[in-house]
Amino acid sequence: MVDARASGAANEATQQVDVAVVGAGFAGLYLLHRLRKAGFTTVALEEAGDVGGTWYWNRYPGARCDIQTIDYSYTFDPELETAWTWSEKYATQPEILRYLGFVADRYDLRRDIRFRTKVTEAKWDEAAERWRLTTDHGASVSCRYYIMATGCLSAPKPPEIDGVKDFEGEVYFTGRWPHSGVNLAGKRVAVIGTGSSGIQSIPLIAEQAAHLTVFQRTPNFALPAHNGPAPDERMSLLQGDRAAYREQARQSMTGVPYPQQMAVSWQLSDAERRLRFEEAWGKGDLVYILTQLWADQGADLDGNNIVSDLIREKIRAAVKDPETAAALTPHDHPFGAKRPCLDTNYYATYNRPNVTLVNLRQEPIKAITADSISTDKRSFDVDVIVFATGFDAMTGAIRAVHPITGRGGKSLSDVWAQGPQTYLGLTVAGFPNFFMITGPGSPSVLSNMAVSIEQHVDWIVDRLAALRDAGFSTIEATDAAQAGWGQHMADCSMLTLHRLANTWYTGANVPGKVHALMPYTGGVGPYRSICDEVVSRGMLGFKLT
Ligand code: FAD
Ligand code: N01
Repeated sequence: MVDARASGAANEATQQVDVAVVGAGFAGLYLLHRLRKAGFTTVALEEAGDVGGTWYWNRYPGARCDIQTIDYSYTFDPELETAWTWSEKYATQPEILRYLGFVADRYDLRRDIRFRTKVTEAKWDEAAERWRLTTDHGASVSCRYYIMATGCLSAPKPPEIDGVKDFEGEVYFTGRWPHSGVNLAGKRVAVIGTGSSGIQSIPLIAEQAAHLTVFQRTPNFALPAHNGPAPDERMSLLQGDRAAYREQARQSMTGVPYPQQMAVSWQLSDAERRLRFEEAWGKGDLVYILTQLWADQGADLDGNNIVSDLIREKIRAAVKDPETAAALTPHDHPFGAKRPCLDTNYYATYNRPNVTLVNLRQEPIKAITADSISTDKRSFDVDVIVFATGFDAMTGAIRAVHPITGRGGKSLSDVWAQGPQTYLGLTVAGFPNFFMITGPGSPSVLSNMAVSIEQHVDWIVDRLAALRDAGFSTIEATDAAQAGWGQHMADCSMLTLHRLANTWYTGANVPGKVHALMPYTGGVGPYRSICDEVVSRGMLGFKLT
């Protein structure tokens, strides 16, 4: 409903809804569906031209998921599950985008989505007990509840290199790849960045380009995907008892249904460890290798060094030139503390005659000019630069809505000046009726995000419905609960090795960003239990009015 009177300005309409959702990716789509079913009026505001989120924007060559697609799917509707069949173990970006389009069509979601509409500001109106959202296009929105489903990896990070604007060739960002595709045939291409986006795209770019120069700052651990059909063993587990398989994922540490590994590294002989490792390497499964080798690999440096060394051996074996192999070998972080990558022919790509690796640790980029990239030792003439330089993760898209003003005129930027503070990663004290999906402080990016998204959406929508039915109009985290969650986050982070790496998990990739480990490291299943306990104990840590 658009109500011109409510805005107070004759020529400016305001859309009135119970719940406004920002974003129409995996999270926003499921939110719309659940909110409608719960009887709320709702609208989703989406900057993109269609649904898909991550899978709308990241169209670079080689883009695919790295959690097996049978696990990286919605599970809320058994009929949806059987109505869609994935063609590969790790589906490509176009296939995942088609899936999300299929979901949008199946539940008729697009009619409540305003595309090409960016939310620019959000303000809590204390008297009306409503949020007012300002947009860059069309009516502003007045809503009782404001939910940011804006994504953890949706705000590309600027490259922070002198002279970027002087470059006169073609420039592409992996996270904003042109929909029309890019023809790199016969061109001299530079890729800057060797995170997952770089590692997925580099082998395919090398096949097209006349010459590819890769500018690497920090080498990353990458494992072969061995893509193909979904493995029979996983398919039979899923098809044998779908409900049990999905429930095991929900209760697991990572959102993928693998059991908790009990054996620790020192209980196993060298031969046993190697056998386990080779078997895991052959599976092509990031979550398997991160969780199923031995129980101490993510928590103890000794256990971690063993697997890190075994992977380093694989890198040296794959890359013919020893100097290039050494440059590609990670040495500054434990395996898994920085997001490892899943690759197809990544290391072998450096054996091609048309590929050069530039080790920025030895020769940093000095400047980009009209037609070249120069380090302090050499200059490289290039026609195209691909920035695979990543995202202002976890908080970037939230803080880009500026200001978000809560109770007493407090701005979220000020509250988060020393790093994000949340209760359960879901909400922030002083910001009533405001929620984030997979926000900082929740398992989010340390999990299969499809599972984490469904858990957040279900929890929020169930709570909103229960509050409405009980006659409450506001819900807000208490300061004490938020401080307690911060302490629990810090305690959990001391038990894993994530704190030992400078990564986008900690904000270290963005100059000036406060360093703090943002995702919750306590695990998906334990986190779900905590959220459920909050409810069973009468909305512990929340103030309701
Ligand atoms: P997104 O998909 O990021 O959607 C958020 C949407 O919000 C975007 O469309 C954006 O345009 C919109 N938005 C943001 N701010 C505003 C605003 N102010 N106004 C209007 N609209 C706004 N996770 C996994 O678990 N497994 C994987 O294999 C995996 N692979 C990935 C591969 C890539 C290349 C990337 C970048 C991420 C991957 N992820 C993966 C993480 C992925 O982001 C999540 O799995 C999931 O897609 C997030 O869904 P979302 O709806 O929360 O956010
Ligand atoms: O981004 P990244 P990404 N000069 O931040 C380098 C998910 N994802 O888009 O490490 C030179 O990981 C930077 O160097 P350093 C997944 O969760 C999944 O690749 O900061 N280099 C790094 O090498 C992933 O983790 C898939 O030293 C600069 C790279 O750019 C997350 O998204 C695919 C630089 C950025 O790597 C982000 O991945 C894609 C500079 N100024 C993404 N600035 C799957 O496979 C940055 N770098 C499913």
